[in-house]
Amino acid sequence: MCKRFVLATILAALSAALFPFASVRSETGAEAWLRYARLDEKTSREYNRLPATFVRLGNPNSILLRSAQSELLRGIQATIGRTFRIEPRISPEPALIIGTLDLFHEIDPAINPPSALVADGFWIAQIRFREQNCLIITSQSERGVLYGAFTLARKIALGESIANISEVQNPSAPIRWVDQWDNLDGSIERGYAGRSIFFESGKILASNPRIAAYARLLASVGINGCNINNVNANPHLLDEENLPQLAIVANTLRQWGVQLSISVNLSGPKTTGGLETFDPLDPKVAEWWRKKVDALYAAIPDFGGFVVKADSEGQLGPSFYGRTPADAANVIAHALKPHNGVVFYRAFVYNHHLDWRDPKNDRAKAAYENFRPLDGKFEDNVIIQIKHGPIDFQVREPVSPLLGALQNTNEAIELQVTQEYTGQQHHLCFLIPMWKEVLDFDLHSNGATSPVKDLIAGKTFHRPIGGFVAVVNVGSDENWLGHPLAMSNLYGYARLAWNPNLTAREISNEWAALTFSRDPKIRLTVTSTLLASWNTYESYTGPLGMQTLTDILGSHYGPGIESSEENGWGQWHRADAKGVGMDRTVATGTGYVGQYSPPVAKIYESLETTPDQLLLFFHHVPYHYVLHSGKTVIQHIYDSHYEGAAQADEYVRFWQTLKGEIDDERYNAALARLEYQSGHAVVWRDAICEYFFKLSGIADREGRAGHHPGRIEAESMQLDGYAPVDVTPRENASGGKAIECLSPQGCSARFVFKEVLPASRITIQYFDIREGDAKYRVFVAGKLIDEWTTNLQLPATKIGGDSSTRHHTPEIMIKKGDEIRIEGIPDKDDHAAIDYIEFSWNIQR
Ligand code: GCV
Repeated sequence: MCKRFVLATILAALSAALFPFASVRSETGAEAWLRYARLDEKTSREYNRLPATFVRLGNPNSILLRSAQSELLRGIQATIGRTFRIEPRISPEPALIIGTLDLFHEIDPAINPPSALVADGFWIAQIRFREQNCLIITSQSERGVLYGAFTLARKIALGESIANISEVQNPSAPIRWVDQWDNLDGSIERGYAGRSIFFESGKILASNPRIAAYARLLASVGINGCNINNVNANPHLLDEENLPQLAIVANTLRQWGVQLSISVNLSGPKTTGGLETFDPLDPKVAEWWRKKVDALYAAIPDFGGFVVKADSEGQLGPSFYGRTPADAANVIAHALKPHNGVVFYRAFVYNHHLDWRDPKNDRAKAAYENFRPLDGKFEDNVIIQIKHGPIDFQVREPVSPLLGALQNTNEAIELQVTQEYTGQQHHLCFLIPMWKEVLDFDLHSNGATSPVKDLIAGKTFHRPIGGFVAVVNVGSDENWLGHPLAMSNLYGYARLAWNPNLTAREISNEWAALTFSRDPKIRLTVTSTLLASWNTYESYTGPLGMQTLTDILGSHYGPGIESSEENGWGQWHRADAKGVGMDRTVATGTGYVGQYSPPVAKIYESLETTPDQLLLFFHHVPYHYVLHSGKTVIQHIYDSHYEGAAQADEYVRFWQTLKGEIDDERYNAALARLEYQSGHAVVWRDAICEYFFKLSGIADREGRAGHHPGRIEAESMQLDGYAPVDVTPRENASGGKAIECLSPQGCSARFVFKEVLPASRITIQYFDIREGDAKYRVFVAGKLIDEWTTNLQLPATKIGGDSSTRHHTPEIMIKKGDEIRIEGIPDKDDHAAIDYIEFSWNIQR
């Protein structure tokens, strides 16, 4: 043993004895699920029979095979400490061999996987090869070999047995893409984790190392395409001077088998192209697209294609010239076809100036009405990209009927990893259980079984291409998506795109083990929190299919129950004094239900058979209507909000059991978000319960809605400098009011504690505005007990539901007669506003 090694061993043993927790190394989350943490000795021994030699067959310059080799060797070395002797060619000894199947066949034509491999599929197997025991990874394509390499590395990182392995894996669908909504100025539409990794100030960040790191993460879970710019597309991205930079990005992605694609603006030929028209049927326009596409492929021969958002939310489209989406998609498809490029044409086409007074109007009908009549009219390199629900990534929607209505057109489902309507990564919301429900949903579109996962893969109607797209919006935050647990959604999305038959539990278990630890307690804590989180979020934001009851005209974040009503956006829930819900039936409503095949329509047309969780999406019912659960609608609204907020609070305690067992950085970052979520869930709970209590006039059986005993409203305190303000909508602050401080020197609010039993903690409900870092200080009986600065980076510009935040002071004895004083020092737009305070007691009062 060399001296250096002996010394290192002694030091390691010493530090383990002196610092028993130091073995939990600090982490940022940047490595996501590719941490390749060292396995324990016993598990490592399971891999003792791995061969000592590594051989890579094929072209030595192949970048994909080089990536496969480096990843596999890196993973194996990190997890079990094994290195290999790298041999340039096969020699008579056991080896780990990677290469495409045709190269194996050159040596031994009898080598064949037990079942067929499709594109990107791979076979990992222990076989006898030239009379040696070898472990091989092979595929029809080099990209498949790369996926096999990642898979073997993952299996070892998970401690899975590979003894006698012979596993064929084929992806469920050829399209497994991600979209970024990055703008050229570096901002990201609906991005919640920092600035763009692709653009800044109008320039392409071609040499940003984060691009390669992102591509590697994507490849590790089988993602094969990335669209890098916002679908609300800046036509200048196609300008000639951007091509060299785009080519550099494409080179980076190519190392990991990820194809580059960009969003284009249909008005480009006119707005930036010098033509007087962008009419898709004008030959000059067709020629314009052809030239653009040819130039693009001259720079990037394996360019993927274009994504198109048109006639939607202000984006111009073919309707401007009385043309159809097929006319528009096809003109671009013709230009792309000679290069094998594809067009993703989004079905998110709708009128956001609908007349809300007309009870027959319904935004949910738009995608089907616009695209169903065009079935069969699209070129075969066009893919219709369809959001999973008919509205827009709400916390719960039924499956889009369009997914089952296109029999002669390619389609891809669009999912959303970035949590626009599901808590913007300030709240935990693991979306895999939702997506599983969608993918398994049987639309009966061919009169027999046709689950969504088969429809999009092209299996049901024998389409040549189709699959999955997710809007991801990773950003410059080190951990990619902001919340330390949010990358579970990207991981899970990709795993489902590869194999939609995996269960949410299997996926969360893998992710927890790879991201945190294989330790059963850590795994169980993380997975059970993840698995419950979507239903929890739904229960305190928008249960029974009402959709996320958020501010739909602005941030899409905090409560904004009425913002969806009486405007043209069509996200209506139609709550009034007597009842709530959208009647979408054929018999009496908008007729949306008729877009489903008869077996599905039959379920939703009837009140009796519509599942409770979608009731108000399909029906308008009185508040006293009794659900299948036996509760009335109004009582369900109250109960689910109280239960959901209590569950969110549980997550905090559950997470705290991991202290010291995972690294402090990620532990603390996740704890801060979970604590914030538990406070914001109370804001949601109170706003929605208050709103429906007032509107319906029906009391909560449990007496909670509208009553908050023990709450001291800030406006009722003795104010020095602070002034009361009305909050709109009123339900977004307790009592409809808050206090704010406009004096730069600061303000204070105080009152005397009069309870007989001493309290142990104060909770302050305050407002954290994004622009400005206000300061707060809390005094009890003249003694400073706590202070903090507001800087949570919430999407909040004013006092209300987006900014309302909780702070708990440390435990302290508060006795009768003590003066409680809160000081606030404003900063910029943040006026150190306060809503109310509450106390906690250690003993039952
Ligand atoms: C990129 C929703 C979002 C928009 C997004 C749009 C879309 O409406 O709020 O930010 O625009 O969906 O999917 O095109």
